[in-house]
Amino acid sequence: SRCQMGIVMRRLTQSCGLGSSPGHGRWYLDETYREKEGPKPPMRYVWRNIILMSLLHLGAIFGLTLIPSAKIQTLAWAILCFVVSALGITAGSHRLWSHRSYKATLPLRIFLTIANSVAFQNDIYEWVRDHRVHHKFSETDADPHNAMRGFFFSHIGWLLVRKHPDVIEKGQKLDLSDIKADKVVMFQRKYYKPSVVLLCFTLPTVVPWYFWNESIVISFFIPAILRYTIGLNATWLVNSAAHMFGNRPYDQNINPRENPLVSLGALGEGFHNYHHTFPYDYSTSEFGWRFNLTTAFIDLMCLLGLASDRKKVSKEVILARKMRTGDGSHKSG
Ligand code: ST9
Ligand code: ZN
Repeated sequence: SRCQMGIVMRRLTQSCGLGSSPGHGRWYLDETYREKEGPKPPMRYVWRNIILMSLLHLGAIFGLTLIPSAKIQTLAWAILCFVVSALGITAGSHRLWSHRSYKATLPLRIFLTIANSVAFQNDIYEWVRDHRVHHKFSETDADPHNAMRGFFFSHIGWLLVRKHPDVIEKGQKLDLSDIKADKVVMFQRKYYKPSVVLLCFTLPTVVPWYFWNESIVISFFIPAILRYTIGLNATWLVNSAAHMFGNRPYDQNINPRENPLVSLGALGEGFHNYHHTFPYDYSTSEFGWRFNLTTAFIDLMCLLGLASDRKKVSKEVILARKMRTGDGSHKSG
């Protein structure tokens, strides 16, 4: 059965010494978890989310039709908002707060938190909690966007239904003490709703309207609505496409794949077979800046003295791992 396959796959990956590195193991793959036997609990739709997500995507399509009438500055502003928001997710809630793959000074953490609210993907605390449980119980009932439930569920469906009880049960046992101790993160959590109204929707709309007399409709539907929707879908593709399409040069026993196209849109987060094999690597890839603006950004921050302690897996360890558990695709690539 699927369940038993899961257990076998877990044992396989565990026996290869994953999660043994101290300090990271806490959030890494848990071999003891078993999906509950018997019928799955019924899906409970959250109609508020279904309606809001549908309206958002209709608004984004409307935004697309407005592109030919937009000023060039407005389009440049929308791209800037996209990149800033994306860094708030990739360099912020993902590589810094979820995986602790490097250290950031207070000014950088403040910037990343602001950028994170521009992205509006739940507050950092909630994002990290869901993400750690995703890695630890990957592709099981306790994974919030369990890719075994198909493309649609792992892409957007998981945000439209109540969570599987195991996500909450297992999530409550996670160690989030480092996140709770970060005052910037907890400040964002406290003021999350107003921060999103201001930074995800109001600021992106007001700037083009005020500074270069863009129409208010275009200002709202391109830099706010369309940009936000593209950011969401680029992120969700990591959970859907990068768990289904691509090679597995590092570990063929897990589902996540290397997907350069997803990496392009997600600023370096599509090298997902690598990332699930070495989740503590600050670059989420062995190839440095290739399709990886986030790595370039973190390196720049280090150069400026705003970040430090980048964790990187050595070439020898990567090669040994490819030989031991990879699918062999690295030889042809
Ligand atoms: C969004 C997030 O889009 C996207 C994240 C993607 C992750 C990507 C990973 C890939 C990595 C690479 C990054 C690439 C980036 C690329 C960027 C390029 C641009 N543990 O949640 P509730 C408890 S968000 C422990 O309501 P329901 C907890 O007590 C989009 N406990 O569950 C909680 O209360 P509280 C915008 C947990 O009722 C309580 O349960 N946002 C856990 O089942 C209730 O929690 C939305 O659309 C846990 N893991 O509802 C909102 N989880 O929080 C969508 C829960 O107070 N969310 N608990 O402590 C919702 O409306 C709801 O969560 C729900 C489930 C309806 C989905
Ligand atoms: Zn991750």
